[in-house]
Order: sequence, then C-alpha cells, then structure tokens
Amino acid sequence: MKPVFIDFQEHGDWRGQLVALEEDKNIPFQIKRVYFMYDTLPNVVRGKHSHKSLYQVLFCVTGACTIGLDDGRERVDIRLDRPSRGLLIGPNVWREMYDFMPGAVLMVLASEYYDENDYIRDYRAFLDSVKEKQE
Ligand code: T46
Repeated sequence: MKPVFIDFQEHGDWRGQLVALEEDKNIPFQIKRVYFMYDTLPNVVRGKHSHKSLYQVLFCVTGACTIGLDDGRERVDIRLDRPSRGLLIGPNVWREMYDFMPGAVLMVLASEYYDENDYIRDYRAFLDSVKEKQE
C-alpha cells in the first residue's frame, strides 16, 4: 500500500522554523480533535487497530517513531522523523506505532471526536471487514 504524506510549508528564517496547520486547507478535513502521545517506552507497540470512518494526520513533532500501515493486502513501515511531514491515514487501515525515540512526541489531528465504536481492535475482524468491502 502507498502511504499518503502531507509535506507542510516550513516558514523558516534566522530564528528557526514554523509550520501552520489549517483545516480544509493543508489538512484535508475539519479538525474535531487533537491528541498527542509522549513518554512512550522503547519496546512498546501502540495502535493495533483500524478505524471505520476516521481520518487522521500524524506528525512526529519531536523525535521520531515508526508507523506500520496495513490495508489487509500489504504492509508498509514508515519512519516519521520531521515535524513538517504529516502522514494521512483514512478508514480501513490497520496501524501500529513503535520504535519511539526517547523524548518523541507523536501528535494526531482527527476528523471526529473520540468514539470507541469506530475502532476495530481485532486483526481477524479487520481482515474480514476489508474482505467484505471488496466483495
Ligand atoms: C489512532 C492512533 C494513531 C481518549 O480518551 N481520547 C482520545 O481521543 C484517544 C485517542 C484516546 N483516549 C483514551 C482511550 C484509552 O483509554 O486514551 C487511552 C489510550 O488510547 P489508545 O489505546 O486507543 O491509544 P493508541 O495510541 O493505541 O491509538 C491512538 C488512537 O486511539 C487511534 O485512534 O489511530 O493513536
């Protein structure tokens, strides 16, 4: 599967860098929620689920971490290691986040409020739902 990156304009000058995120402009949805994770332990794998309808853009605003994406046919592993690069993840994609650098902060912009009913947390059920959509 092909990851969808959004590379944001860096407004750099002698003071440093600045990146601006705007809903329905460089973020392709209305932003209903922002969350971030930090202090992630080195051998931890987060995620391990897909979403039924949620769109999200993930950024490693500090440090780096790896995102594994799986559409039920193929898996790709992506190293997110710069704050100006976002990774867009839509529905029906299994995701895992791992190999967090110490101090890494992974920030996520989401198209919907938190809703546990939108999650598929069982890998077999995820494969079945992908198969159903292909039929
Ligand atoms: C995703 C990946 C990239 C909330 O109360 N509100 C929230 O908005 C979120 C995201 C989580 N929570 C609670 C639910 C759990 O008790 O925080 C706890 C940890 O959530 P979870 O185990 O789902 O976290 P991750 O890191 O496995 O997954 C998260 C998002 O949940 C998910 O949508 O795509 O990051």
